[in-house]
Formats: sequence, C-alpha cells, structure tokens
Amino acid sequence: MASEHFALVRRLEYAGPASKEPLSFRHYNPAKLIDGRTMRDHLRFAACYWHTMRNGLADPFGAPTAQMPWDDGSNSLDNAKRRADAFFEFLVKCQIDRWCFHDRDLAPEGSTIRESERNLDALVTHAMALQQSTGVTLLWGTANLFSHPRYMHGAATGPGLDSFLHAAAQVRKALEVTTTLGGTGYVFWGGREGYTTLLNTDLKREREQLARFLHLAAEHAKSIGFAGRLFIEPKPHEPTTHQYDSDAESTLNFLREFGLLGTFQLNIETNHATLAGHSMAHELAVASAANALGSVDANMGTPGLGWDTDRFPTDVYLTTEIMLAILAQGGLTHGGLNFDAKRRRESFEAVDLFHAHAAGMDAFALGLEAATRIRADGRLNDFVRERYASWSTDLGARILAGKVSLSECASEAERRGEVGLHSGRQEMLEAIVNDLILRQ
Ligand code: XUL
Ligand code: CO
Repeated sequence: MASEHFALVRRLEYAGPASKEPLSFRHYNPAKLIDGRTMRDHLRFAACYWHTMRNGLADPFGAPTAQMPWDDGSNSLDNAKRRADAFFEFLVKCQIDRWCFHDRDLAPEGSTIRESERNLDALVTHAMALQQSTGVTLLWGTANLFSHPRYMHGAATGPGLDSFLHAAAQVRKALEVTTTLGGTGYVFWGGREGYTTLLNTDLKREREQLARFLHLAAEHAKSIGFAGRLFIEPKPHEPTTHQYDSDAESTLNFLREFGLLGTFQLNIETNHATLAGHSMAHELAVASAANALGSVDANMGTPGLGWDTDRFPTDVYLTTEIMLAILAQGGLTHGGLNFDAKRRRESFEAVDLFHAHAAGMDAFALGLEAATRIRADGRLNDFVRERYASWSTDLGARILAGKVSLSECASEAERRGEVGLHSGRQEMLEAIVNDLILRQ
C-alpha cells in the first residue's frame, strides 16, 4: 500500500462492552472462542466494493455526498488502483477478512469487450498483490449485468440475443477472475432478469433463457476449475417490476424446474426478504431446509419505506435470528456475512465507513452470543421437539415412510377420538428470546 488513505484511523480493536471509544469493537472479539470456533470464523465478515468504494450516496432527489479524497472521479486505471489501495487499507483497519465485488466496480468498462477485459485484468493483478500483502481473501465475485443501457430490457432474459451474448462474455470473464483471486463463491443477482410490463414480455421464454444462461455459466465454472460455490441472490423487484428469482421458495422452484438444484445455492439478503414480504428468518429457514443456504448479504431495510435502503444491520434481534439459522446448519462453509450495506446519505465522512461496519460487526457479535445462549439454554429446541413428538412414534414414522393409507389414517382417527389441543406458547417463547438476548 503506497500511502495511507485513512491516516486518522488506527486498526479497530476489541475494547470490551464498557468502552466508550467509538472506533473500537465493544462486542466483536475476533479471537474469542465460541463452541470451539473463533468469532472471526463463525462470522466470516466481508465488505462489498460497490457500496464501500463506489457509492457516492446520491439518492433520487440529491447529489452524491460521500467524501472520497482518494478518488479523483476519473475512469483511469490509476484511479481504480488507488481506490483498491484505499479499500484494502480500510479492510485491514476494520479487521474485515473478506471482500466482494462486481467486475465494473473494480475496473472501468472499456469501449470493447476486449478492452474491458484488459482493464479488469490490470485490477485483478493489483488486487491479487493486495490480497497477498494483507491476507484478505475474496468471498465472492460477480458481474454487473444491470447498470449499462445495453441491459435495459434484461441481460440473459433480454428479448434480443445480443444482450444474452454480451452478458455471457461478461460472466465468463468474471468467473475467471473470481477463480484467479481464489473466490470461495460467485453470485448471480438478476438485477434486470425480470419484466417491467407483461404487455411486452414472453415470461415463459425469458425464464428458459435465464435457465440456459445459468447452465452455461455453471458448465464454464466447472471447466475452468472454479473451486467455490455458485450462489443466486433472490430479490422480488427493484429495479424490475418482478424479478424471476423473487424469493427463496420461487428460486428453489426455478432451480428444480430447470435441473439446477444442487448446482446453485442461495445468497439471502435481509432487505430483499422484507421487500418480498417475508422476514429474514423465513427466507433463511426456507433456504436452509433445502440445504441451499450458502451465504448472506447482511443489511436491513427501513420499516415502512418500500425501498431497498440497504442499511447497516444494527438490529440485534435480527442478527440473533440470522445467527440462529446459521448455527443450526453448522455454519457457512463457502459463504459469509457480506455487508451489502451503505451509510445514510448524511453519514458522508470517510470515517463513517468505519463507524458503519463496526456497528454491523458488533451487532452480529451480539447476535452470535445471543444465538449461542439460546441454543445452550435449550428451551426453544425442547419446545419444538416436544411439539412434534407424536411424529416420532411408530405410526408417525410409518405414515411418513408411505406405509399407511388414507383409509388407515381415517380408522385410526376414529379410534383415537377428538384431537388433543396444545398451546403454541408464542409469547412465552418470545419472552425467553428477549431474556437470552439481554442476558450477557
Ligand atoms: C442489489 C444487490 C446486489 C447484489 C450483487 O440489491 O443486492 O448488490 O448483492 O449484485
Ligand atoms: Co446483495
């Protein structure tokens, strides 16, 4: 790293819950062992290049506000490299071990595919050196198939063949550089893979195009020896009216319909879950039940505001729910907690990048500790086990194994008489969760 871009910030350290030093961790203690694994390994934090380095914090009504003294606003390769230097300095100082990027965040688009690829190669060589000197690793890479006007009607799902072909070129390259950088994942977020109006759309055809595209990408990933996992990131809409991979259930159905289940896992993002009208806990449960919870885009929305506001995840109830889902499946192997989050437009100083990420990291550390207490306490698990206990009887097992007919069920119902009722005790369980979140 040539020079310090955040000269006033020293590496954030764990200072304990009593600390009032804002640029420190009160709860994230990377080396602390929890159930035999360090916090660092449980949480697998990543920061994203797009919001951290490329988001000027403009909104539909106002100009960018973010102060980025390392960025001269040009499209030059030198500027792109300086930005990468600043990003890696930020990662090290914030103790974030992983990063994620879109091809076009990292390197400027050229006037031809070949030129774009050359620009990307230059930045990948630069990022590789930064990875080596800092020990930071790549969580996942992806291609931006939604910003350029060529993709206005969709990329793989566009009505014209040309957008599909161009997207293929971009994804081929993005898969290759993700492999070069040792990424443990590669993400497909279908930014414009949906429709704006059905009046001009052949939905059946577009879904088939998307499936073919994903097959081609998976085949290419295999052929180049990509050792990571392929993830799809559901989102219901924005910018499209309807995105085909709209939530976890619909994405799993899509994968199943087109023979892609098993090849792809899901990257679940909180604000996408809420835009879909679901809780994050719901989306995680659906993905995990299908053995398809691969990674998490860690952010949160703003209740009552119908946008993807991508706030930093500072809600401890939310982080507790997320960590419960992750711990229940034994952790994330190739994915992690990627802060796909941006500061508010008013948090425009460079130091706010540190405050924002530290707030998210501390919230997840609290969530990890709370989820661990909830699991160790056992009352929630016991309650659920007890609730389904009758299925563990001989008859329950035989029904599930398909060995009992509907008529046999009916006779048994008659023999048993009226159904015995038991309370769901939701409020009691919610109180237990509150107690265990607050008891440190
Ligand atoms: C958009 C979004 C993307 C993906 C990567 O809402 O979440 O940034 O995470 O393309
Ligand atoms: Co995301």
